Amino acid sequence: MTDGSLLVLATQYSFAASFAAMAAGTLYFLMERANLTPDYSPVASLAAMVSFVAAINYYAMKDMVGMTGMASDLASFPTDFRYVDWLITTPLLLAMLPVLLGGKRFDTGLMARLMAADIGMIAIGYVGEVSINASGGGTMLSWWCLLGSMVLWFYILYELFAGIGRASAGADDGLVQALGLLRSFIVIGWLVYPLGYIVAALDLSDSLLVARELIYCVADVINKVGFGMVAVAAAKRMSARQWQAGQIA
Ligand code: RET
Repeated sequence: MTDGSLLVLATQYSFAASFAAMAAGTLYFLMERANLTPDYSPVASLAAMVSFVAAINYYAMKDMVGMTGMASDLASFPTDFRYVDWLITTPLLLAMLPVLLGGKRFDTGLMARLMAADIGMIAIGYVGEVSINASGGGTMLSWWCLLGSMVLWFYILYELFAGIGRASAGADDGLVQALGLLRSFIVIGWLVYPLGYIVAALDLSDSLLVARELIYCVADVINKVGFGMVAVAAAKRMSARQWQAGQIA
């Protein structure tokens, strides 16, 4: 890995840019709360919590990776920070879906199953990632963890298709559409993370490991701020309906 290369510099800078994006997202979600009814304002609160936690983590990470152009600074940055961030933020992201369903459609069991499976997915992945880092590549343990983590992710997707599908039958068209879009963040946007794990386990090249960090930064902003924006837009639509229906003064 060449020091001062564009890839190293862009990756280092992407941490600072992600911090700014997460901070801006937090501000946006907090301001949007004012445009939501009490039934739907928790969607914006959850989005703000997610981006605020990420902003704090990125603030710390950007200082660890520096802006020096030195590849060694990136190599010494602890991936543990990402896992702590995911452990806190991914259950909150998933919680937005049942909350968006709102009112009588809200299903506590569905929310609990989604959050439990998600925490398990990240925790098992962490055990595997630690083992990869300790040995500089994939280990037997890390491949088993990949499998366990993937099974939980598929379970989450199953719940999202079956559970949300069931609960949203007959709901507002725009809401159903938004839920479908949010689900595709979790299918496509989240795919980046197991792929990044596999890149580390295969230990193909140092450049790929640096690129992995850059891609994680971009994916995190899309999956947190982008996801939150779609969720808040749907919450605004549902709030407008409630106001129109005169359910809220
Ligand atoms: C791990 C381990 C390998 C298998 C799988 C994983 C999934 C990680 C995911 C992370 C999502 C992070 C998000 C961050 C948002 O900013 C733990 C890498 C399946 C899905 C959405």
